[in-house]
Amino acid sequence: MNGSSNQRPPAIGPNIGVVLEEKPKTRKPSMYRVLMLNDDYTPMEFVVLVLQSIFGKSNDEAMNIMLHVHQKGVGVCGIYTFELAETKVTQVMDLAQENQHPLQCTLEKE
Ligand code: TYC
Repeated sequence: MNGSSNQRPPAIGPNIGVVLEEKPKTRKPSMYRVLMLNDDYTPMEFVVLVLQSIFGKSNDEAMNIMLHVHQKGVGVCGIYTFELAETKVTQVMDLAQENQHPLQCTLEKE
């Protein structure tokens, strides 16, 4: 009764308990560009202030983005997940409205 046949692992079917390939449990979120649009009335200093206070840009970065928008008509302020991008757009639009500037900001899927 002490034969080696008792010690063998249980006979199981092929691949039972074997992970072949696992689907990743997390997915990369879609990213969204926040775009700023040019207009003829919003002061340049106000746009620079918005880029610094809402998008965390340095004075140099903010100036470059503002001038790009001024010259090309549109420019990217930053790239974020949907919720954060939407929040930034709302913050820009609220600040512009409070200061009676027609500055427009929107988002676009990357
Ligand atoms: N074109 C504006 C001016 O000449 C400046 C400006 C820059 C406005 C960027 C909006 O998103 C903008 N005062």
